[in-house]
Amino acid sequence: MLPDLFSFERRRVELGPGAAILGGFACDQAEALLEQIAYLSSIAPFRHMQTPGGRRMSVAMLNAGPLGWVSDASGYRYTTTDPQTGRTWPTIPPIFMELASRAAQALGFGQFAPDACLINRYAPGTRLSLHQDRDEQDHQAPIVSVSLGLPATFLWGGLQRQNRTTRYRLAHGDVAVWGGPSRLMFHGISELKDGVHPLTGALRYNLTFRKVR
Ligand code: MD3
Ligand code: FE
Repeated sequence: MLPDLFSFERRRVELGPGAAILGGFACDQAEALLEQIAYLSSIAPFRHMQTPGGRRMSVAMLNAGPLGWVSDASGYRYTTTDPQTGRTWPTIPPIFMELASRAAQALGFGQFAPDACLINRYAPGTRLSLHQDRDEQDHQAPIVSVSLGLPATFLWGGLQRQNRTTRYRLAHGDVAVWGGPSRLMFHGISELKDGVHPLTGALRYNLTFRKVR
């Protein structure tokens, strides 16, 4: 059998200008990425943040990098320290940085140096309602996301909350890049369905890499 050198190209789904899903782009590194997630969670544990309205988010989160995204009664923001431990967030592992930069390059973005990596953990029943990512100062840089474990249905909307949404499947190893006009689109994740993945059990992880400042 010849190696399939073009599988990434064939499995590339264009979502709009500057945005695409690269099917299976992270498959080869999945085990190493999961090992790093386990290590990071020993330093900054996964937690369910509170929405500004006082509701517990069903997604469990942890941060790595100079800046970490937090939500509580006083709103959403990026902090340099973990409010739960008072310590700086753990460093983004080099294999994370290397993957994020390769994915941004695949979409034609220049050097991508994210300063925030948010790790979302989904159990069956967990969802992320439609939102925009607009707490970052740099809207020029793309956002890179990496899906691991159980598959999810991704909701892709428009620039206004009420715009109709298109559904895409995000499966283990898929990497998506969101830049240009797509950077401020509304998006979300439908309630995660029950299932078992050989590497994560009944969980889905998503890494998002952002340039905040
Ligand atoms: C489109 N995470 O953390 S990843 C988030 O699977 C977030 O955990 C989801 O939305 C998850 O904010 C979706 C795909 C994604 C991430 C960021 C985006 C799509 C995006 C930013 C702008 C547009
Ligand atoms: Fe988002």
